[in-house]
Amino acid sequence: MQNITTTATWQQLQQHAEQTNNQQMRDLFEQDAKRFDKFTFTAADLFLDYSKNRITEDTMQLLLQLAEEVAIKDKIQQMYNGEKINTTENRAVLHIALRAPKDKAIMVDGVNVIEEVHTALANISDAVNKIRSGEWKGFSGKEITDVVNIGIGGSDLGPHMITEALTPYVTDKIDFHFVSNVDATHIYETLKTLNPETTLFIIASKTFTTQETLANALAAREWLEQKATNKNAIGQHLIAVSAKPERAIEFGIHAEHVYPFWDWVGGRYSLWSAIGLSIAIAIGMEHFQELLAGAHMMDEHFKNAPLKENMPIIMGLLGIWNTNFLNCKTQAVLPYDQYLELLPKYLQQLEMESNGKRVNKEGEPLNYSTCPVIWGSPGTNGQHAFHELIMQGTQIIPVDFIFPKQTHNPIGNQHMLLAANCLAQSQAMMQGKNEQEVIAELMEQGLSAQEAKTLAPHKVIPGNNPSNTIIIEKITPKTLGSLIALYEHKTFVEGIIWNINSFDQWGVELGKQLAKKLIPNLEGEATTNKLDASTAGLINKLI
Ligand code: G6Q
Repeated sequence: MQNITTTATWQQLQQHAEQTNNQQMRDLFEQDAKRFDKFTFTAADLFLDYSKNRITEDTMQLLLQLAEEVAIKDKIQQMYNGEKINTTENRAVLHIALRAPKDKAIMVDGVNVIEEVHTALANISDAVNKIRSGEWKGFSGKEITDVVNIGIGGSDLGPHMITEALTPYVTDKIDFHFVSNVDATHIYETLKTLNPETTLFIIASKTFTTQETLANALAAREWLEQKATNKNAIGQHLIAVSAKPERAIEFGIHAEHVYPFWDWVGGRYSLWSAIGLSIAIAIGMEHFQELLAGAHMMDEHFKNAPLKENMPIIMGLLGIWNTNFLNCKTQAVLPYDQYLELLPKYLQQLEMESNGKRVNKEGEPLNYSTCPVIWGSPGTNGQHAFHELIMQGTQIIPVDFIFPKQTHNPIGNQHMLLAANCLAQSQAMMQGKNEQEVIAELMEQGLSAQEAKTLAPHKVIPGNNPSNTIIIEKITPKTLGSLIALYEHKTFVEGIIWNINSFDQWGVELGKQLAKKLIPNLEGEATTNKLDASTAGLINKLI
């Protein structure tokens, strides 16, 4: 593909960015009473306000032209057709198949994967119902009261985030725990509160070779072996989810407790597959189906909506604008909802692992930026911490505000206070406060003109900081499904424009390889002679 920076559209965008560099959003709002109407729309029950971006209609037109230039609709279709768009791993990318209805067909290597998906869902459903109803018993005949998901990265972040986010839908008969870190503290602190008679472990690993997960799985199995009065029955406490079911069976999980999924599901896109088993146990199969239905609604929108009303495309294009034309290096995600506490962490993996790439699909080094650093935490907490840097720091930090119109927990007027804070933050980041306003305010408070002038620079807020606001009616399985699918597809759009493979993760693989290599050194069984002096020195300090 032609280097995107050499296209006429990219160059026009560059020129346009220079020309509009000094444009203030507060002026744009004053000049155009219809700005809000122009830059807002609804898709799959999510409302997006992107009017507080440093854009005009011309900017959007050029960005949409860029999407046409990379034939975005054809690229979406290639994914939907099951083409092997993850070229470095020779795999199709079909998380959309995981939430497609039964009557659809997507063929991969001659197999209709939708059929397989629905068979797998029926199997999961069976386990979910047995565990939730108490029919699934532990070694002493007692019902399951605790489920521990052992997995890391894509096999942890999605299930953990969704289970937290949907707390109001989670059964109160079972407690859920997520163990990921190879640091034994994680499993130790989890196990110490649990009763082996009533604890079920889900070993979630696509490859079933991940060191952290296998180490924690072994620790869990040993704990069961030590505590179980009926050793023959500990199989009832172990379930595996993997794209390599044979490895899970080899590990010792009963074949009927192994729930498979497929190579064409990327780890960070896998919560919709059997990797979501802990979610399904937590919220029940009906709600899990609603989560899938919400994501499917966004999938359909992404595939069918025209570019200018296509939410993932618009958000992806704004991401490109901010990263490549306004030179933003980070992107904050600020959900004003306590249940979405883990969302920024989840999106960090989704976007940074997908689009944190330095070569294009052809393997050539890129001469433009790709994924910004994604970070954030729920409002209002961040307001009393890092928002200062967004307001008064030296960088432009685009923000996504996410706000549910209805709360699950109406206590006093707190939800209104939350809304006031969310809107005030996006307003302040857009409008800022200029020197004149600051001086007037200070003089009103009784400061002399000279005192006000001296203090003013410290109190000036430049504003003009871009943000999106997404309003969700209420956090439900369905709306949450749509929200996550929105971000998945936004990530896809950016990856297409950057011409990178958003679906491999060779840096992660390197980490997995390297840690293994040092084990003999740390066990004192290999010499450190061939290692660099720092690594060798540190190993010698530790052994
Ligand atoms: C996700 C990544 C990575 C992966 C973990 C766990 O896209 O590849 O985060 O999910 O390394 O891998 P396993 O599921 O194979 O244990």
